[in-house]
Amino acid sequence: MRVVWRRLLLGLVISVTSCGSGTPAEPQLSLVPYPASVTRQGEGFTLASGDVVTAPDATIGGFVVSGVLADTGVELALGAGGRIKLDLDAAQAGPEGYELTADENGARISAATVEGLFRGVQTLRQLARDRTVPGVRISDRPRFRWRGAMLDVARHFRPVEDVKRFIDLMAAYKLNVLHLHLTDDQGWRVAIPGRPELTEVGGSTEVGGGPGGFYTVEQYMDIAAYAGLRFITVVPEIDLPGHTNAALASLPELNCDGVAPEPYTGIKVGFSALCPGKPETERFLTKVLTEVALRTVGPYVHIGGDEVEKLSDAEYAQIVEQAAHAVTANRKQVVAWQEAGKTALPPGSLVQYWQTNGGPEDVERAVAQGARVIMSPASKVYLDMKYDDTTRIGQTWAGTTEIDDAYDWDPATLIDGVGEDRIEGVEMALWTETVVTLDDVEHLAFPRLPAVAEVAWTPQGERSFDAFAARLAPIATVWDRWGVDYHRSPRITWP
Ligand code: TNX
Repeated sequence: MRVVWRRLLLGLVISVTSCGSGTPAEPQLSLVPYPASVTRQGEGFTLASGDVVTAPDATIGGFVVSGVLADTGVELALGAGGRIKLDLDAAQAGPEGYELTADENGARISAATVEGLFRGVQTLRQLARDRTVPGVRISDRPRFRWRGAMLDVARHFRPVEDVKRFIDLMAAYKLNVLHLHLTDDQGWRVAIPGRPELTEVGGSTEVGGGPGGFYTVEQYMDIAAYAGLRFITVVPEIDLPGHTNAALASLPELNCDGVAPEPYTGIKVGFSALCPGKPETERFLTKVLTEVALRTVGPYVHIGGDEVEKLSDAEYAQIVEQAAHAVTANRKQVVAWQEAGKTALPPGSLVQYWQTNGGPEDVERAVAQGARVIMSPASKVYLDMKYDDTTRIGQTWAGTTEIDDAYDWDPATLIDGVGEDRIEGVEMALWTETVVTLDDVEHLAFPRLPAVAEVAWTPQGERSFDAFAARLAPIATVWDRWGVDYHRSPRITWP
């Protein structure tokens, strides 16, 4: 008798739990960043070699073919009347929005712009990862328009091919800004016509004393073109007035005493600065920022402004304001690290919050002047922080940062009074004091890069770490295919 009662009771409990939320929730499709809206419906289809892609032009169609090939080994073809269709439709939402539907007959992506199609192609690649595309209707657009990654090529130089690989990895997760940290104490990495010393001397070493390197003007523009085809804007950073030992070592006249310091290959920060008030200083930064602006496709030039210990506030402001003027005189918008909030910022400027050293107050000052904010809190999105004490490279000054730390935060609640409407977006930063090889880059970027990409793309209400972790795990199979060296975070149950 008692056993029967227990069974009855158990049956009741089970039926209540399974009724509670209607039908049990289906697991989310394994997509990162997760789209704004996903509806499963009907049957899907299975990709086969020779399937045809029909697109408004061969470049965007080619991204479907090359992406699917890289992810699955399946060889699609471009042509008319294909069962994978990309089309432009002015009715779709926003410059990066797209709609993707898949059923038993194939898949279709519609967007108002080719850029929107490109974002949708990344979703299609993920849906097709194991060749079976489920029946689905996706309507998507990004939360933030700036979804960036910074790569420090100054502390350790990276050749063009490595930067292109990094761009491909960014594009797969719908990132759209590559911030290149081109100059620092340890290296000057971009040729400036008329100032060959900067790259001859300043480009000749790196942290640890390695050979360094630099991009010629043509190589810099080649990187920008490669990024541009993938709808990624390159933002060049010339870091001023601090982080300038490589420039000071190259051009003696930039030093207050006219004597060039030795090249620097250590990892201290804050010790160098351009000479305030010297006419050579303004001439130098105007020349450099003009040459860089002239060769930059995107609307922004980053002037640095971080971590200066050698100047008074007035000296600092004088140089930063000269630099900002040189940028706007070339019809570009200024981006600068948070400290620049202490100076007068031209209209249209962006400040980049990195958290420490009085960050919130500086950002509030910038916002009060009308600037918008890029969120790069070090304790969450500095990819050079170690995952845990056992990580073979990286730093720990902002703590250790596992994938859930990188994921679990809301840009709109980070700084009081700096809400969604003041935020341009989110940018992760990979500083390279300890990063020597491309494998090192990938090991620190994966899996945190896709995590931060989702912070920047997906509506806050659609995000939870557990759901993200479940969606991310199967995606690692393509990282194996691509040869990406990723950290096997214990917070994820890998396949
Ligand atoms: C701080 S954050 C820096 C960089 C270092 C980095 C190392 C910021 C604007 N500056 O110069 O490379 O920490 O984590």
